[in-house]
Amino acid sequence: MHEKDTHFMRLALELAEKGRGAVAPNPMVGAVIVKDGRIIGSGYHERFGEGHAEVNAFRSATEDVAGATIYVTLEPCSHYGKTPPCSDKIIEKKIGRVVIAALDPNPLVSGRGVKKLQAAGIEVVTGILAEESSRLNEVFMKYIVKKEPFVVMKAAMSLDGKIATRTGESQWITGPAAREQVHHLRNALSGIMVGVQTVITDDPQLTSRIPGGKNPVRIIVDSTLRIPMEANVLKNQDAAKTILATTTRADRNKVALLEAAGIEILTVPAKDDGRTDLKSLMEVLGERGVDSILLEGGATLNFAALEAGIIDKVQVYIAPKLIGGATAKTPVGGDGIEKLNQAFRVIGLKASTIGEDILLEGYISKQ
Ligand code: AOF
Ligand code: ZN
Repeated sequence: MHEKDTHFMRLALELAEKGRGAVAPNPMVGAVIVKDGRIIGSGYHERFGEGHAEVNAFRSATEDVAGATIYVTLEPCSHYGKTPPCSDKIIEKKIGRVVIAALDPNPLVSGRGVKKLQAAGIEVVTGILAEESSRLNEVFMKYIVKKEPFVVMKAAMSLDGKIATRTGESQWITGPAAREQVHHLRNALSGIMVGVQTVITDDPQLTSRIPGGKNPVRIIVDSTLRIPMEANVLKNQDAAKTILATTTRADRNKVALLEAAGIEILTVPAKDDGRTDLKSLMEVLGERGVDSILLEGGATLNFAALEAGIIDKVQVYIAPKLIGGATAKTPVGGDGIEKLNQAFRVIGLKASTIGEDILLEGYISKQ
């Protein structure tokens, strides 16, 4: 039974994946209905605010679903949201068995969906490909509980760990395939964040150059508002909004000037060293609905973010090049740690090949 369950759940996960970029801040969910070993219906959560996976699967059913098994990648909901509870629908349709990958951590659901189904006498199996489902919805899983964005620190470096040459040239270290993947990532996440020094040095646009794609909100951490008025990130506000995160140390005239140019200024608390308190910034951004952030440097902000404990995931692209130079920058700067036992641990490390480059990715251990 277990092998078959894994097989159908894998199909449900593939369906769930199709909702990527269209359902946030909701989770990606897929459902497959099976009767006598045959798939008689399937569906996924296609768009935010619209039908849940289970409902779409029922709608597609080619025959009576009574007595069938439904495979769902997330615990069926038990609350009245934008749609009525899926667990009620499952009971009403007389489904015989429900196989679930991950439980829904949403405080409105969290176990109640399973309880409702069991109370109706339906056999419920949980935990089939749970890890895969949780990873697929890593953003949702954090945001629905903490109301703070899931932060991915991304870096592109040479084989000897440099993100630029000693003269600061950094375009491009990685190849076209890796760079395209980053644009897809920007398209999928709701925010992109850099420190002001990166804006001053590289003058990036921080947009997603995917045809038909959407741009994440651009967040610039700039404690004293040093940003040049002619910076690229201040242009094209209609296509991509920019938020400047600053502190009370910012010059009032510059604030007025930027606001007049249509830029949003967020004044957040400062730490003892006068720098922006990143944890507070995450709380404010979370309240505004930013569920995920791609942190693209620079080195100083990356270390500050690690220290503040706001980073969840790390993605490092490594290009088969050697750059050298004692002063050439590395992905994480700041003061760094003193002792090896203070190192930020990365767990679940995975390696893959993207064109000529290698991608190493894993999660920051919160222990
Ligand atoms: C499911 N199946 O396909 C999804 C679920 O605002 P609503 O009504 O769309 O509800 C959103 C919540 O429902 C979301 O936070 C999560 O807990 C759950 N998502 N549940 O049974 C689905 N997308
Ligand atoms: Zn539902």
